[in-house]
Amino acid sequence: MKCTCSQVAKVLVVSLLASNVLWPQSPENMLPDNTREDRMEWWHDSHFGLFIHWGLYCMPAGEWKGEISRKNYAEWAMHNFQIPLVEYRELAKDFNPTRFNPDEWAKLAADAGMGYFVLTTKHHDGFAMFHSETTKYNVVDATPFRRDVFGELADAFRKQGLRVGAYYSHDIDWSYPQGTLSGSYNTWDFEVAPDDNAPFDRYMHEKSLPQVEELATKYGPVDVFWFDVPRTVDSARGKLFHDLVRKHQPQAIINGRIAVPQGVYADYLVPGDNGYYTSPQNFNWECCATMNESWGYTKHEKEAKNSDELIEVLLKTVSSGGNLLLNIGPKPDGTIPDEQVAILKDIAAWMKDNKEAIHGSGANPFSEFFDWGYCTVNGTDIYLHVTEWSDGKIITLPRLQNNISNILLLGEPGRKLNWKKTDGNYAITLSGDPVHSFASVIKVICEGSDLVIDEVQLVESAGEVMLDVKYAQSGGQRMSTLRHSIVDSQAVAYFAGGHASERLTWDFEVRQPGKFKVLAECLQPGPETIRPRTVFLKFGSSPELEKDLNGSFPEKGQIDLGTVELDQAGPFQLALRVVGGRDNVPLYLRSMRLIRID
Ligand code: FHN
Repeated sequence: MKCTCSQVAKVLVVSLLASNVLWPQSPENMLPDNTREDRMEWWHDSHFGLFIHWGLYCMPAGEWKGEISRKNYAEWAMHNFQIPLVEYRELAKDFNPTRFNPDEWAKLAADAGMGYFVLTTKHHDGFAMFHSETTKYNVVDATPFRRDVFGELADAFRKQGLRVGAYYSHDIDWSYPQGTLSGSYNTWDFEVAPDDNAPFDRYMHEKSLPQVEELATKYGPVDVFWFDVPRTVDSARGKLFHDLVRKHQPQAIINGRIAVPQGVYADYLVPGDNGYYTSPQNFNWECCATMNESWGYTKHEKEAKNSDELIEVLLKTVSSGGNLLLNIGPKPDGTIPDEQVAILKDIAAWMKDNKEAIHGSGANPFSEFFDWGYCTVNGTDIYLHVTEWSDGKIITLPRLQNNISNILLLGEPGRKLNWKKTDGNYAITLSGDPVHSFASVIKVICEGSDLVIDEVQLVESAGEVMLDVKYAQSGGQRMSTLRHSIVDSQAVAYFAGGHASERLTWDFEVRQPGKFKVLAECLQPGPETIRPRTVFLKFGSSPELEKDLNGSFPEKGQIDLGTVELDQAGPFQLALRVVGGRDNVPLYLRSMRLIRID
């Protein structure tokens, strides 16, 4: 039920309170550009890239003079430990990563099925990992290593047929007085005057614009410019960066963090770090994700993820129409940490069999989040990435009108799977062991020139509207915690105190006007209590309704959200947000039910 326009409905609130929160609508900030989709074709097809956070910060690696950082972004060492610039600059004299082998890195990325890389050519510490003429504070002029890391990586990745991307921190720079006005500036070396724009503009004109121009002119085609983090760079300043890139690299793709509001002058959006959508969006987007918590190398990692978790992030992202930019944080000797190499190799082993289900593929066409895994599509071939495999289990492909001509198992094309059509749905029987321990991919080859899949209709029946989370669209800005997930073989939406804009939406119809009881059905999380959080419900364009949750988890996991009166028959949209509850018992929502009471 994609893009169904919801009716403007007048909602009478009975027992819920109103609130007027406006959600950020960042895709609307994107400027029209009729060359965009052509420029982005390779990017959409590849779906997967390598992010590389490498700079002087890999040397402290989360620790300074015996003190371990409580904050886990090791690339923020200079800020977190307030290291004086003169001292931090000394690190350059010892930066000599003699084991750096760009060809090996490029091969690892190519084998893992990646289509591009993005290197931190300059992070917030101000140190350039390319041979800059703007300042000698760069990897060639200031280190014994004397090699142009970005240039060498660009050559090595191109040799493997991969594309080249430059991350550039155009806003924050701690080597400059008031590089950024955001509050993350260097206050330990410099006097700052937050209301004075002049020092930031000086930094921008003296350093960041000239360095971006160097990147755009000295390294051949740079396919992606990945700017970070726009706080001071408003749209007027963002235009300067955009125009500079476009002048020299008209084919380049620019990420959403070029300016605030996010989206302006960009080709695609980037939710917050490790943020992603779990349903297809109608705009270009990329998830940038860590293999642990820190981006830069740290000796004190707290949240290492495993290969299966990261393959799942890839599947969630690609099945929702996005790209995944997966990060590594190389070490001071020029090697990639063993556990990160191992993850890339695990992904490569999975990709060897399954890359056709990722590269060139489109988002899940079923408007439904499945409880057995993830779905991608290429023309009339449908790929089912089954994460919940068991011998004899039946998987349903709903509402598919095409005839199926064949079903194959990628990696074991000789193995046959049985299927049959019943009640307008296809049922495919899994048999034997999975091909891969995490996700095995079934290729469903359909007849016809186009896929025909009937829309989901969520219509009141027997006095009830059942809104299963599997039919909900996920949306919002940072997407830091709201996720569709599979828990106990059931589709749930996981709310854990993310950004206030994160929401689920359903389009549905009621048969006649009336009053409804609103219930949220959740998986029972155990004996813990739900600490305070607030649920916001919005029906159509009416004011938002608000309900505070306190106390223990209710019986059967059912939360009574009060009543709502919908004053006409026909289509509505329900949008649901849950605010609060960070570090709290997460809410695993299964469905929303509207039960007619009048
Ligand atoms: O502050 C940076 C952080 O160090 C890292 O580079 C990430 C990558 O997305 N960007 C900023 C935080 O969002």
